[in-house]
Amino acid sequence: MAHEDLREWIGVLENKGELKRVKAEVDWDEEIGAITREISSYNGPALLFERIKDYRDSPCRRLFTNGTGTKERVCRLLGLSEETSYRDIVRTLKERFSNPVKPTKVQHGPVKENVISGDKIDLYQFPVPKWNPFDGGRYIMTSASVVTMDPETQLINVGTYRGMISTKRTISVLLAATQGWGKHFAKYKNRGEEMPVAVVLGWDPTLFMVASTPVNYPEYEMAGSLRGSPVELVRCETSDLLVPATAEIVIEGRISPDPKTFELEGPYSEYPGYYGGQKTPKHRIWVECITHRNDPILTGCLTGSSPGRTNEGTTWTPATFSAVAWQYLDQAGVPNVLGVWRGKWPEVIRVQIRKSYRGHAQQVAQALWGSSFANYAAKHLIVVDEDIDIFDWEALEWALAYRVNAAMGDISFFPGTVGSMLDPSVPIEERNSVKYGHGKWTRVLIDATINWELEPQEQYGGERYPPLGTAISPKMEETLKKRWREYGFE
Ligand SMILES: Cc1cc2nc3c(=O)[nH]c(=O)nc-3n(C[C@H](O)[C@H](O)[C@H](O)COP(=O)(O)O)c2cc1C
Ligand SMILES: [Mn+2]
Repeated sequence: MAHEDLREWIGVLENKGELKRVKAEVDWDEEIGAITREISSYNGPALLFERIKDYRDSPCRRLFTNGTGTKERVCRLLGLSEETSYRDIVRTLKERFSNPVKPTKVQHGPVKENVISGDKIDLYQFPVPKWNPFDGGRYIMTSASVVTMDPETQLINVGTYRGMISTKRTISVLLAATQGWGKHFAKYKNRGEEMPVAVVLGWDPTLFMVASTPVNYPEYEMAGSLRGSPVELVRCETSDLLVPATAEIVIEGRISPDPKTFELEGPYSEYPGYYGGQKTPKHRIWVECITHRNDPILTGCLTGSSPGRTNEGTTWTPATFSAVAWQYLDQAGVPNVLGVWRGKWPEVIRVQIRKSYRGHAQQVAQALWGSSFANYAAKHLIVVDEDIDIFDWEALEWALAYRVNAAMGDISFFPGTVGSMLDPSVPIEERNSVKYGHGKWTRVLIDATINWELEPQEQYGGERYPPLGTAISPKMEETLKKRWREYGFE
């Protein structure tokens, strides 16, 4: 099942007729982004741009994007049948996220075919798009996998974090203290050291999936489990960090804690579908070395989505986030969770439970909000009973209408928590990541389960709620079945 590298994945897509090689010359300045936006919004093919303005004779000439742009392609990546429902994808992911596969180490790999260091480094040699009209710059880190190491435990984290080319040797980034690399960075800063980082561009997209998801085990082990085969890692040139041996491009560098080194970053068309972040001084990666394969293929992606507009991540982030949230609930010992679903945006999370005691929904909220899953997720949490299908907005609306009574404590607020830096409903000064480490959310629990403080009623047959008024009696069901044709219906 596992795809060895990006090239094998591209080959699979091409064999299935799901790859479009764009041979016309296109501009890195907005044109690639606009084409990608159109194509992905119509569930179109993966795109390999083969002729990019200003890059025809560059060491890197090609850009690949939109690989995971449809649910069917995500299923293929995971070795599942294309018809698999999101409900089943979530279950599969949860299962795989609970069964880590350790990576292996190798001495050499194609990623070392070219090693560029010192003054020869020029990030502008890569055909990095300016994806969206008002982006603050050319974002080289979009679907990048950023590798860092905990200086105390030597555990490696891989996360997807945005970064734009700032100068030919620097990338300015959005570094949040709550994120995997932010926690590592704090430790290096305490030691007065710079943090080594490696930015992986282009590999089996299962790594992109786990790097963009708040998984609670090491990402390389999670990618190994998703792809069904260990990730083969090779050591970096300038640090002890490990990167996939068959990656297309790896950028090695360091981040200094010294504010004097900060460079301008932002804004960028972010996941809420709005531009996020101001053009302000932020941490930057000082690039020390770039290794890449011969004729490397650059990868990148659009990030934002709004109603009717999408990107290649919205096909799987709802499923990966749901699986991880469910895992956290299991680990916290919250019983009888029947399902978790996140829609296109991580702010709204739906949880289905078989309610077992008063306060069960509140326990769900506390477990999720208390975990690092919630850094960018679960601002609004909706908990429903087992008869409400969390994939069905109509069913949710019904539960919101008739199982929520604010006067009975069904809506609760939890203010002052960490939250997204990119949510435009929060005043911009409240979500200054350099100052506060992250954003600020008042979280809301909507407990749309039947309230156990409603007394069972004799007139309701001893239940808390009246019988369903839309149900037909078993007796009439029988009659209708027998006489249906007689009434003149088919
Ligand atoms: C395209 C893309 C860009 C992202 N950029 C950032 C970013 O700049 N900063 C950030 O904190 N999270 C960013 N995220 C979200 C993180 O990838 C996500 O929270 C993930 O859980 C981070 O990994 P970690 O939990 O190991 O820190 C981005 C996600 C995607 C898909
Ligand atoms: Mn992590």
